[in-house]
Amino acid sequence: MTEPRELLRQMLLIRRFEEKAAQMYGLRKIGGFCHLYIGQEAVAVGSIAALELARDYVVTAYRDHGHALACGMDPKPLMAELFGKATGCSKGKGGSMHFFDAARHFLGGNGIVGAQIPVATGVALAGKARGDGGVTLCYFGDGAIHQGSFHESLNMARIWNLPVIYICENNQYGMGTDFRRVSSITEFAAMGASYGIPGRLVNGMDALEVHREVSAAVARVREGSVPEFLEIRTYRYRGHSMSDPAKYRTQDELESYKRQDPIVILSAALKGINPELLEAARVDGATELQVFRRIVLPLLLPTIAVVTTTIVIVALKTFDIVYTMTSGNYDTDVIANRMIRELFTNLNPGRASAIAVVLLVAIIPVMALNVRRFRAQEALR
Ligand SMILES: Cc1ncc(C[n+]2csc(CCOP(=O)(O)OP(=O)(O)O)c2C)c(N)n1
Ligand SMILES: [Mg+2]
Repeated sequence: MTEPRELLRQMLLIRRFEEKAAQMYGLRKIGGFCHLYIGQEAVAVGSIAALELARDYVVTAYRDHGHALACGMDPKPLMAELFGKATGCSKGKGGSMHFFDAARHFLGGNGIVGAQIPVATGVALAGKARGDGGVTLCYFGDGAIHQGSFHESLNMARIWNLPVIYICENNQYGMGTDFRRVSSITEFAAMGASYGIPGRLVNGMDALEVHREVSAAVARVREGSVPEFLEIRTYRYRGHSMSDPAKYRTQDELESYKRQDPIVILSAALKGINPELLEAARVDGATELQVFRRIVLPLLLPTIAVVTTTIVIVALKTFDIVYTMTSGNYDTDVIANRMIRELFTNLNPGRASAIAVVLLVAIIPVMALNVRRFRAQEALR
């Protein structure tokens, strides 16, 4: 099993890569279609980490940045590909939808919905002929599951018992269409049954669960050379492509998935932060003002209270001394000496340390809570 920290590293790499791609697209440095994978990272990372890419293969559709990076492709030729440069992984001719690296067993990247499913089935057939125990992972979206190519491929894969795992990345929308509107059943995992292929539903917002489930499926397929089918339920945060403002879904729905963000959840788990605290520390939109209000202010308030009280006490004391002194003979040196003496006699070491202990005991829980909140906050950012 791959270390959770490594899964987190890969998910962060994908997210940062795509954020940069979106920025460059906005600056018109990137042309053509560009479909972002942000929100779905746990699917590619958790599942590809279950493979041995020396003998296993990956085939996917056009939303392929995450899969390519999870297969270990260098981000530089990928970004060059987006820019249409000759140094790109497909010599700048394929763009975002056609990342490819035969040496790493990443066989694309395909712009035609469902077309990669028969391709992956053929790759699995070749694997079976080689007899090296290699497994092919075939990814496609919820929009591809009603294509004839899916059904024909599953049928053939079962007849020939090919070592392939079909993974439906159900991000719940095919362009602007909710999958529930166009599917007679909503549990896709059942769809393999008519071809004698077992299916399971997996939570695609949880990289560890994806990794566990796909690792188990890979082991079964290697062992028995019988195809499997997984529906991995996930969500894309951005529109279908860069030109889609995604008006067909509500902000509440989007926010509800962002609260299950696979990167936040895994990084919080690695830091030992419980999900409730994470929820409490969640700052919608994480503006600086909100971070200040929720984290800095609670720390500042007790400090301000202590300092103000001290100033008031000292002021009252001073007023008392000055009043007493000036009623007799007024001399600043005498007043200053007297003040210092008064302060020290009133604030003997025993009393001073008692006050310090009380202050510390009062502040420690506030500090501890804020440090935990701050760490949770960091995990959210
Ligand atoms: C055969 C075919 N029909 C239609 C299209 C246009 N098209 C591009 S993406 C897409 C939606 C596919 O949705 P889904 O399979 O759920 O993948 P997602 O974009 O959600 O990753 C459609 C209809 C296409 N590229 N190919
Ligand atoms: Mg989809």
